[in-house]
Amino acid sequence: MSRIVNVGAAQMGPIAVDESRESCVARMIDLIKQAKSRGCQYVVFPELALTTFFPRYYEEDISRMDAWYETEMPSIATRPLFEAASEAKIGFYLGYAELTPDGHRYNTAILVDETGRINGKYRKVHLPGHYEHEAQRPFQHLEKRYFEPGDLGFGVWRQHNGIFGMAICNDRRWVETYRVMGLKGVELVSVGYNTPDLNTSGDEPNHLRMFHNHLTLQANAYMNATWVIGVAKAGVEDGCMLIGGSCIVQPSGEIVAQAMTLEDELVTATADLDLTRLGKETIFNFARHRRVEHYDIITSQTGAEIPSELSNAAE
Ligand code: ING
Repeated sequence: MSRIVNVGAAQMGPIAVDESRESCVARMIDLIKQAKSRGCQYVVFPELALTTFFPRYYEEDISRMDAWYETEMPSIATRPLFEAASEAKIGFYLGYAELTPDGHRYNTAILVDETGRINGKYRKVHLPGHYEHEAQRPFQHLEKRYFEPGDLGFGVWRQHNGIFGMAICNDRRWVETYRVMGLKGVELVSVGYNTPDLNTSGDEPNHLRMFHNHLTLQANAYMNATWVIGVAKAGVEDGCMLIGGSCIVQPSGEIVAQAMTLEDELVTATADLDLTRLGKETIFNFARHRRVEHYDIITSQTGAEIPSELSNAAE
């Protein structure tokens, strides 16, 4: 038995500060056309795929950043993408900044089915970076300033004859992200990301950026017996290098296809959703093997605390 979905990771190169949404949509429509010619049924675009990564800029008055957000989806600028995808009978994941009618700001992704209908919405839960301007950093990472933590949890939706889930960028570094979806039977997780090449929080050897990118996608695919598709916005945006490395990871944890450039590039693979069954029915058969009676502090405690009996012990 096999449930095949032909999937595409639609990596995008840099989006210039002054690049229009129309230009981004045109680039994405070209990737959809490439996906159609290669038989794809589902395509994943990056996080914040309609604009440059604007959280690198500080603005005292947050309302002056409104132009970076979408107030409707689809909009006049994005409707051509929905139309091109539904014409090609391709479903897709799209990351964008959401400004709700009542003034809430989220780093959002939607799951659109092959008819162009919005099937699911996710709002980024794990926001990295900082809220205030931090002058010591060569560039800012102000996601905690411009977005609220997501309020929708980690959902899953039926699409392409499988169970699909979503996450966004920093979420991929947190095991809880995938395990919640894993406990809902997820078979394919889509994750767009914008990951600066330079860690402005501390001295980190540069090669670790890509290592941690793939480690987090691969390990969590394996531990939850799910496909994971990670898609970068890559290249140099306004002097800030964003890593590439978009990839398609199978439930074994192996990367089956990977981007070669830092530009718009479609990476494709034939994903058999039934490859999730070996893990789900044996080594990661959650019902058979998990011992939840020992896990309670995972949800009841936020930060790490040394157990009191240890902290009094002689150093
Ligand atoms: N970007 C980065 C990411 O999690 C980051 C931020 C990089 C945090 C490296 C910690 C370490 O990939 C986004 N947009 O979350």
